[in-house]
Amino acid sequence: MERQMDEQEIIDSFDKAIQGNHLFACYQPQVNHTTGRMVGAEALMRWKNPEYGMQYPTTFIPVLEKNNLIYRADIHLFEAVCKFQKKCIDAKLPVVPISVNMSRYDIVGHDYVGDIEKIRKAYDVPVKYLRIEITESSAIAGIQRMQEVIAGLHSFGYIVEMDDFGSGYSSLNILKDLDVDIIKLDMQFLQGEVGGRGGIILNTIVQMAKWLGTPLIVEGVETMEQADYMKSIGCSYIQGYLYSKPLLEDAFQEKICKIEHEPLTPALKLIDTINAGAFWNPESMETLIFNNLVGAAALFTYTDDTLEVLRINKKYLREICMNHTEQEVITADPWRGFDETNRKIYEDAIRKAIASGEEESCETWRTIHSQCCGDDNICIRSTLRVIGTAENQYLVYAMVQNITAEKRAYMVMAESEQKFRFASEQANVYAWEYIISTRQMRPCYRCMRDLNLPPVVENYPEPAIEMGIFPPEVADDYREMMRKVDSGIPQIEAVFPLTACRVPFHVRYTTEFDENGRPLKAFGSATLVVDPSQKEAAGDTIK
Ligand code: G
Ligand code: G
Ligand code: MN
Repeated sequence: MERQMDEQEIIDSFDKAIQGNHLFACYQPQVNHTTGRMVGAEALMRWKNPEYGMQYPTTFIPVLEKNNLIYRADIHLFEAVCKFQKKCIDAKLPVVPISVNMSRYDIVGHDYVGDIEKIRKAYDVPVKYLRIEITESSAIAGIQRMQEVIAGLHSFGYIVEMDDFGSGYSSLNILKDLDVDIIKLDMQFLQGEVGGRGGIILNTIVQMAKWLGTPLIVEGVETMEQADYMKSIGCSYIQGYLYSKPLLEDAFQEKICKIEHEPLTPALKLIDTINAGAFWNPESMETLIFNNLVGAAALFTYTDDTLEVLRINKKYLREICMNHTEQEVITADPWRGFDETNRKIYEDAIRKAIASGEEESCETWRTIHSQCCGDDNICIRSTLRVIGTAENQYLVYAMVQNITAEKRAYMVMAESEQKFRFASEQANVYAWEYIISTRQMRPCYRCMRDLNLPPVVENYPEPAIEMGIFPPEVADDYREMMRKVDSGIPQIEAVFPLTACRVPFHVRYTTEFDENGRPLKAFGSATLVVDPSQKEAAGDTIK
């Protein structure tokens, strides 16, 4: 007569279940999906009632918890695990660390740490073969009590795992207060289309665990796709039906003899200037600093040419003029808006920052899109710095500055300057002003540069003749031309071979008069003669 027992039947048969080993452990392997090796196992409580058959923990565990029986059950299971490990050690079989679940009620009114330690010693099992799983829900005992228990477990050398991470609402907060060694998260809690909410949470947790340097095990992995996805986001430690259902002791023992094992290793080291744990907590000082003091900034990981945005602050959104949320930016394709050239510039800067370990800057143009305003091109100066590394993965901190306005102004300037230069170079024009009453000449900047003239030339044209700009053989012709300008000729022009090279130029004057008709200034110019027929006429005609 197989059926689930009701509450009273559970309570009534509990003592017998302990004595008769109707309560026992099944073992579910934990595997490194990259290597296929076993890294550990979890002991899961099972109850096989002689009369009613298999009972499921989701039914009987809440009953045991409610009736203050869970402590004895958990201690019983811990002892069963020690017995099993001892048996394997004595038989010289391979041994892998086994995780044991701790109920949130085990730390209220019990000396859990003291009691399990007595059992472990009695069975003489090295502490490295035992791990304790606690859940966020243990916080009902108070964070302080949890910290005390974790510290107690650590003092004896137990590895502590945070079970069902991400199921509670305050996961991020709890992590900063609790010094756990391994994080376990359940794929079943995080279901959803890849790239959807579940994907985002998974991804964030995996990244976070990495930057904390905490190994992470995903449970409830049923398909190869899920396992591959987890591996792709950097988490290879997997527990679930894909590799194995929870196994009876004998089957598990067979499995550990057949399959190779390896130790769990922490993922990375974080550059220790920022408190990574607090960084993820939205209420932490680090977040406060991130949002308020550092200016517009983003944090992303870069792995084998893939870029993944982890966090951006409020100023970042404002700086980039985006009417998006942090979450929207994080989930969007980070290269959206970059063309090939700008993407290359950005990636080159990242690689430089990785190679140098120093700050590297780059300027890139991107197109941003908004529903209401359409597309806009912006130029961003990014200052990049690697702040953490894990194998081939880099954590990069980017400060951003929107320099679009600056850039546009510069471009307009550069463009007009360029046009001017282009035009004057094309025309080979030199220009100057001649003030008739004082005989001062004020050259244009090209004259100053090319002919080495001062800003004001007194007693013109004598210095120009002395300097050889007007060579001796044309000196008198030019003096004659200037006399005509002085006397008020409205326009005059002639071709002169200029400088020692005797390069033919058209020299022209146009005179400006005051209201009484007296000559004030003459605007002089010299234009390169490009037509060879005019070259022959050089120096001899004054029209
Ligand atoms: O395999 P599964 O159906 O075994 O487990 C259901 C739930 O029961 C899980 O949340 C798991 O954490 C919990 N659980 C499994 N074994 C134990 C145990 O030995 N002690 C406690 N307290 N909970 C357990
Ligand atoms: O202690 P914890 O809540 O982590 O227990 C793990 C639970 O997940 C147990 O109930 C176990 O039987 C169950 N489980 C293990 N592997 C899988 C799996 O691949 N899929 C699903 N849906 N459940 C699993
Ligand atoms: Mn568990």
